Amino acid sequence: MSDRTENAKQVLAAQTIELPSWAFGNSGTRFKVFAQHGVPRDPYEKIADAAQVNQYTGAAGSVALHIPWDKVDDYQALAAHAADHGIAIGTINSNTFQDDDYMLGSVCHPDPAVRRKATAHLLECVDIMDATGSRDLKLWFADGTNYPGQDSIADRQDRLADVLAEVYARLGDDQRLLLEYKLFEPAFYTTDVPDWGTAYAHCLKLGPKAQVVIDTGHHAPGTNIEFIVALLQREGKLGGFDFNSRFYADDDLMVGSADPFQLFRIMHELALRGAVGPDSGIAYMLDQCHNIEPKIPGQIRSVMNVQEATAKALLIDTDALAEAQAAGDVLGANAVLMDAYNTDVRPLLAELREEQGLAADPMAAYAASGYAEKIKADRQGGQAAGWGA
Ligand code: AOS
Ligand code: ZN
Ligand code: ZN
Repeated sequence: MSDRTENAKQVLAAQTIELPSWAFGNSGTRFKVFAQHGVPRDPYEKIADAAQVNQYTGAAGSVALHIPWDKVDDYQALAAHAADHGIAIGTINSNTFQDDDYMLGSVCHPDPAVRRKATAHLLECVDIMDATGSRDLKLWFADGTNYPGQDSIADRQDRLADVLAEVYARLGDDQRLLLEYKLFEPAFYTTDVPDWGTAYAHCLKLGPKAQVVIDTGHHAPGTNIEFIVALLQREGKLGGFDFNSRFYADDDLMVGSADPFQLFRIMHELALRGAVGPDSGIAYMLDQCHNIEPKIPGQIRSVMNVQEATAKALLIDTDALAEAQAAGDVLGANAVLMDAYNTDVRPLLAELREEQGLAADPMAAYAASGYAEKIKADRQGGQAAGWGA
């Protein structure tokens, strides 16, 4: 086995992808939420399902919570429950978009009382992080306006900056604030954090514990996401990913399903800089909803898609690539990249799993386990993930 393949296996063995608790609940669009049989009835069952994904992939050691969708009385007990299932509670995601009060925004709302309410929620999320031992607070704001003149664009930025500063000051030494941007939706005219530049400017002002999170589905069609990845990583401001796929907008389909080549290009920028592993300071997460496919297999497939893109990126002959680049050999450099992309890495990953004591085919192993049938029989009246319910 070549050194490159051996190194790829080592990096892949350590890779971990965080799962979103909301992927396991019922979800849909604003037109319809389709209920599936056997979905979790509470956060404890969501964690049990997330643990299944880890059991069959060995690469999903933590689950992100969403507050209040995963509200419980005792977060330490929830963290202990996760540990009993062999996983940890990861990122805490806030929600400042579901209350009637937030119709005109949350942290950017013109009314200080609404901003206070939103800030109190964000601070409560940090309390929860203290209890769960979470490192990251992920902030996504639905704030924006629908009509020109509706509110002052600049004043809204000031309000946002003030709230972020207050939350930042509350963070512990080892805690971080991850600011997520999104081009549009639910606001259609201005969005208060629409792009990486806005998120970066706020994070830069806040300090080193504030980092940008890239949700792959939150860009205009044709955006070169790997450029944003390379730039933020170079600036030390890439805090994490919300992985998913898009065909049209914020589709939240399985990562690597719409455009596996884009995922490979993203992972290449990270692999080049040794930033794929858990020590990279980059939180690799999925942010998906499985509206029409079964949820646990959907998450298993997604983790496998990330692994496959990563394996291909790690197999790039970086010496040959650097040589071709230095020589100005355009076709040669491109061929090096495409050789790796066109490699079938599934046998390599199957071999790695067997070495780790896992089944070579996680999808088949889960299907054969009987877990899906068991939860269908045991659980009645599963919970909505929170969307559109
Ligand atoms: C919303 O579009 C964002 O992608 C959020 O990251 C996320 O889906 C939501 O806040 C659930 O936590
Ligand atoms: Zn997201
Ligand atoms: Zn989104």
